[in-house]
Amino acid sequence: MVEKTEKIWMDGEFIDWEDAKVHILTHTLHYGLGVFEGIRCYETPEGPAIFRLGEHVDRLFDSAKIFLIEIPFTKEEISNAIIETVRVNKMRACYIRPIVYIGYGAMGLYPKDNPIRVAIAVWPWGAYLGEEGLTKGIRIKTSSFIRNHVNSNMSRGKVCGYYVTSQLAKKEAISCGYDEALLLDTEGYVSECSGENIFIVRSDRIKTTPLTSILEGITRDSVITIARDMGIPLIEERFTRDEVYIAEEVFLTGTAAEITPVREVDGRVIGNGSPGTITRRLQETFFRIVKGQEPRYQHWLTYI
Ligand code: PPE
Repeated sequence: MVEKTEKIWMDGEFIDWEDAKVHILTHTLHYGLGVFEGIRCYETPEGPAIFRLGEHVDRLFDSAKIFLIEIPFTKEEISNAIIETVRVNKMRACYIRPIVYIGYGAMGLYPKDNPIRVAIAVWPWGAYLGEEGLTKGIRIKTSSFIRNHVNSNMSRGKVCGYYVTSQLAKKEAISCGYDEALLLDTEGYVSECSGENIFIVRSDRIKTTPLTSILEGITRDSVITIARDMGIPLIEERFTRDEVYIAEEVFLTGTAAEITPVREVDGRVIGNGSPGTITRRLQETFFRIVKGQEPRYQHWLTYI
């Protein structure tokens, strides 16, 4: 169960957690067109700080633009509402979920005048793939479901309905005893996991999938920046599942998953079966950054 907090911001007002409800004919509930974000706020010596707030709000508006949804608030209003939601709930560290959805009105696929509604909830969320996953690595399985074609699920948007495929893949992986699913794209190349981007390391060189058929992850971008700043060679290039099998290190990135090492893929042990050196260096630096301990990346933090 999600851990309750006090207030949820809905369309400009704070509502008690228990009362944050919608009508059953809410359009998004039936047809899946809504856009959302997942953001984390971390505890720092200077108080709570939201990680890359501006980039997340930009992506929310980009997702809405792609789907011709007009958000009835400005970026500044949404950013302030996110900050206020963390503040009123007195959160030190939390996950933040803004969602823009099509409200109650007409039914049918063309919701011409239905209201566009916005909500922001926060809750404490620990390690997404388990504390042990963060330290020891997880086991992933290539899914029998493929990531939707880029002209079905346009990959720059973070859209509710896209997660139907992710859920199928995740359920399949878990039912086979794995922790997470790796989806291939329509051409058979590695794309991303159900809710994370993927990186591999071979011969001290990092490789991640290009932005063709994946969500433009903000953690992915952070890792690319950190790796380049550390002088570790990194390329964005397509790769196949067998290249993942023979990689020395594999790790996943996402707001929820943070940087999670992978220790096994489809029954093949990665490296020596524990997180590799580069993965650990990136992970340690990432956690120092989000906790406000790396002056160079202070601009990624919005203090409450
Ligand atoms: N790919 C997908 C499909 C995805 O859902 C996410 C985030 C990412 C990549 C990484 O993006 P970013 O968070 O910007 O680094 N997945 C979110 C949903 C998790 C959930 O279960 O809900 C997240 O991590 O917040």
